[in-house]
Amino acid sequence: MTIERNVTSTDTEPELDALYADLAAGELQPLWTITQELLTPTPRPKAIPWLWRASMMRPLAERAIRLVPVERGGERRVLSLANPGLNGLPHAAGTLWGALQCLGPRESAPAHRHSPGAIRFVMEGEGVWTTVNGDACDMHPGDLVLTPGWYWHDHTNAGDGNMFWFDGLDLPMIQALDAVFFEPHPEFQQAVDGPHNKSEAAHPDDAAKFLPGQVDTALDPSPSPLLVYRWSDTSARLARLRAETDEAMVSVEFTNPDSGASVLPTLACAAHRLGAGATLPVRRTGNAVYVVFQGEGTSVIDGQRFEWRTGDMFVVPSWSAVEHHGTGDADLFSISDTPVLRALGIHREQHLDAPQRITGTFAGAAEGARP
Ligand code: GTQ
Ligand code: FE2
Repeated sequence: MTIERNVTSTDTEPELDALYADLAAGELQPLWTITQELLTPTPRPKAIPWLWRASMMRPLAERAIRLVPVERGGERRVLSLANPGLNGLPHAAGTLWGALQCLGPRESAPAHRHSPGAIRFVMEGEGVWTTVNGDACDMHPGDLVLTPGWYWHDHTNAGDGNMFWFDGLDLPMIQALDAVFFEPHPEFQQAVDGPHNKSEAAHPDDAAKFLPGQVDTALDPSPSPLLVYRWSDTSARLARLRAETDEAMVSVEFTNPDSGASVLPTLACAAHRLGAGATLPVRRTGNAVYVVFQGEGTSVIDGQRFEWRTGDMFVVPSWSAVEHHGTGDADLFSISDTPVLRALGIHREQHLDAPQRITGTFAGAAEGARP
């Protein structure tokens, strides 16, 4: 009986062929013929683990400063991290934008706003501020500056030197949700409203700005009212944690001082201090981009060794196992889409109890690609 019904007999073949042709004509796909694996046992991000070296990026950024002005239309002098797994998209990972932004002396980048939210982590330089909805936030190395979704923002370098910072945005995620809006400000620069760093002055309590480990409270749909987190505070918090533990790495997440939530509804930001030991591997749903603020070390991502030093940036795609090996003293900054995964009930974290087996060492464009 069942055999009769399941096996395609020669009498039904013309009818079946017609069915498939009519389905295709009707823009329908029968699930039983789809060969691409849809419900994979575990996440299969298209983005691959990758690292961009400061020694490669920095001279290119300097050439761009010499050759390319910052103007309306282009808006920013930004070198976006384009993950080689993403077929030419300018995205660091499926959900995250990461970039190196630079401004030469006395240059400004025009005011605009967009629904995607952004964070800046300052790598090098002085004399720059980002104005965020009228509040001029001064930027020094190691500082984190928030430009939440739909907040006006422009950047000004009033100093005599070049300035370099990391940009992290949720742009690919907002694109996937078909919710991108953009608007240029009517003026090139928005007016600065009163003294600089007003949000900082309104939130003097350093303790409320950080949480050891990771935020796991509910999503806060409003961004942090504090727009700038100083490296001196971050570093002091990491130093205190370091003194309390003998773990190889200590981490703090930057928090909304009012709610204790992640700094943006879509992005979590964290700082990590890595000593001479190694962490055990962990995998998490969601993507992450790491920035090496200072020092050197090695991270093993899905069995591949990534050796990094000051100014390098690397991507840990969703569900990739990652462990960090320190050589002494290194500070890392990271962004992730974790708040979104938590809000949707799809956040998972798995701690592995043994170091990964090393299968190779990342060597850049020539050998870094997945086979
Ligand atoms: O500085 O406003 O890396 O709008 C990408 C888009 C930075 C910015 C980026 C942006 C900005
Ligand atoms: Fe922007």
